[in-house]
Amino acid sequence: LELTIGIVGATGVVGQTAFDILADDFSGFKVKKLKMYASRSSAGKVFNFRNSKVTIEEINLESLQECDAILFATDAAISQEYIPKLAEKGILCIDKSSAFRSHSAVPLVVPEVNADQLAYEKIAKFPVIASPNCCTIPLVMVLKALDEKFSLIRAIVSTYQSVSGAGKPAVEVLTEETKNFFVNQDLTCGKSDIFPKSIAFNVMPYVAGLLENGDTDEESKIISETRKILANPKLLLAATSVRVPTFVGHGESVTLEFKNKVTAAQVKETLSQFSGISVIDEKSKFEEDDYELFVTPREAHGKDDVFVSRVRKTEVFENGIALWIVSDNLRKGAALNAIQIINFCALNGTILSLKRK
Ligand code: 11C
Repeated sequence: LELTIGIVGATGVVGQTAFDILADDFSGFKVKKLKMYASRSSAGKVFNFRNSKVTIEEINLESLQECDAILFATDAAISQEYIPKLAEKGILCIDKSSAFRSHSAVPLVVPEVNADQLAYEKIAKFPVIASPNCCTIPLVMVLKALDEKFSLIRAIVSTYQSVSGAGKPAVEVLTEETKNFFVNQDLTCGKSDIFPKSIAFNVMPYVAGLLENGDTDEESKIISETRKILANPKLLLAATSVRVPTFVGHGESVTLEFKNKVTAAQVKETLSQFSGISVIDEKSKFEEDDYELFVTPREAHGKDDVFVSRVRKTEVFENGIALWIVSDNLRKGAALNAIQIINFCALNGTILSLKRK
């Protein structure tokens, strides 16, 4: 099956990562044609895609209707405006924004965890799939693998989120604040257009808006999305989201309680058998010998796997395990997960059935 693929938000950090994946190393469905969309200010820019040139178009419904599947990697407002109109025409829309994640008719999918949600019958009426938050994706992969075997009771997670999660302007803020320190020795804590406090040489227990219950929007998304994907609406889960001055790669410190007896060795064994997870927790196989004990965001940058390190027993729960997760928030946390969803829908016949409808 050869597909015409659209990327909306093509000049943003997620859109560009999707472009790179499709241009460089993706070995799934064949791209017959790539169409790229962005705001008016970027329209007309030209990208080399394999042996052809793709010109960025301003987002417009008529052109979008020529696509077989579209990745929306932009604001929720754009998704809300365009997706219902395209879905009505039977075009598969994968939404990276949070616009549709909590809709009961819209599956929220990580293919390694709940690909059963991608069956044609489940999405025929409204062919929209939401791709989860970039911290939720690696977390649910780990929880799914371990819950099946050891029966999860509760999870406590603290995140260490890179600035690229907040988009290109946030990457620029960290760069500028860092430069400002080295040029002017300025370490006063000010705010920027993006962050409420300085992010260079700092950490901030605040990712996105604050809700009435005291959680941030990001924390609330991690909790509600994890419950939806694992189909466990009562799962006990606490999240604290922290922005840290790294560019790409989100880390998560996770403490888990299980019903069943469990050892660190069993957890490592179980996780290493799960598709898309790589356990690097001893001198084994990572690139440089000295770094084989654990993985950091800089090493995860540009890689597809979710990495798990520092797996150990904890005494705070009877059957307790603590571990560290890190993954590339722009790849598996965003663009790659969306492309994998399209690939799954190509392989299982969903896209073909939608086209025939
Ligand atoms: C961040 N995780 O790092 C956020 C960005 O729900 O997809 C992604 C927000 C989302 O800022």
